[in-house]
Amino acid sequence: MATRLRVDIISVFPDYLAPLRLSLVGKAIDAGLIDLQVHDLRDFTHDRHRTVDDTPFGGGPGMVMKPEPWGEALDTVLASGSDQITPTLVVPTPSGALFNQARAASLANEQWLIFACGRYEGIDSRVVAHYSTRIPVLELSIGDFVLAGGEAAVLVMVEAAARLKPGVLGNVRSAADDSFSPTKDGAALEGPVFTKPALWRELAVPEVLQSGNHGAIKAWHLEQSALRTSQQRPELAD
Ligand code: JCE
Repeated sequence: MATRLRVDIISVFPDYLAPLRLSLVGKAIDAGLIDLQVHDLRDFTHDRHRTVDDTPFGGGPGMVMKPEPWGEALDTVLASGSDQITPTLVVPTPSGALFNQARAASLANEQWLIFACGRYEGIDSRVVAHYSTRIPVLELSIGDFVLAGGEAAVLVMVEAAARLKPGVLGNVRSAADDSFSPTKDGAALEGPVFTKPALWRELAVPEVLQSGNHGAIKAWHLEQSALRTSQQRPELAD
């Protein structure tokens, strides 16, 4: 049974998450397959400047996010749910475990995800320490580079998970066909794709794809996929 996915996102830039209401994820929201709620962390401050950051203990560059607004925001979101469903808290950070297709698939299997978007040099580490005693917490990185905050990483993770939910992918193509599908034996990159016209700027679509010979077409796709994988991602190749 395909069940609804609730997604709560806490950020100091709630407008950064607006693109989730477009395109594929937006359609899944409109169809009631995903319940998206974005929260402004500053709504959980109490001072006139709505302060969310402070200087790091031990010195060092930049600022660190204070734990109290996070505690109030997360407690409020947790209290708004049912006790029957335990959410998973996802905290994007460059020091997290690498997000990949298998992790996208496990996120897609959850019923309730809460994303905590940090800024500055990150969130006071006691926030993860505390919520880890109450609910599952995943610290995840979308790659070996440093962003200015967690929002762009959340866009990536929510889109990757949402398209794996039954009913979300608009077409008949199975997510099991994906290059990095965990159900496929060995990751392989997809090869080139073509559409009409068959001749464009003197470039022809490979003859085999126009042949109607399904066996030959399948063999060609496998060969192109292996070629592409060895050229672009030799570490994935056999
Ligand atoms: C983030 C920052 C730590 C210096 C909150 C970066 C994830 N794969 C990823 N790349 N970058 C991130 C990410 C996620 C959340 C935050 N920063 C900036 N973090 C040290 C700067 C703050």
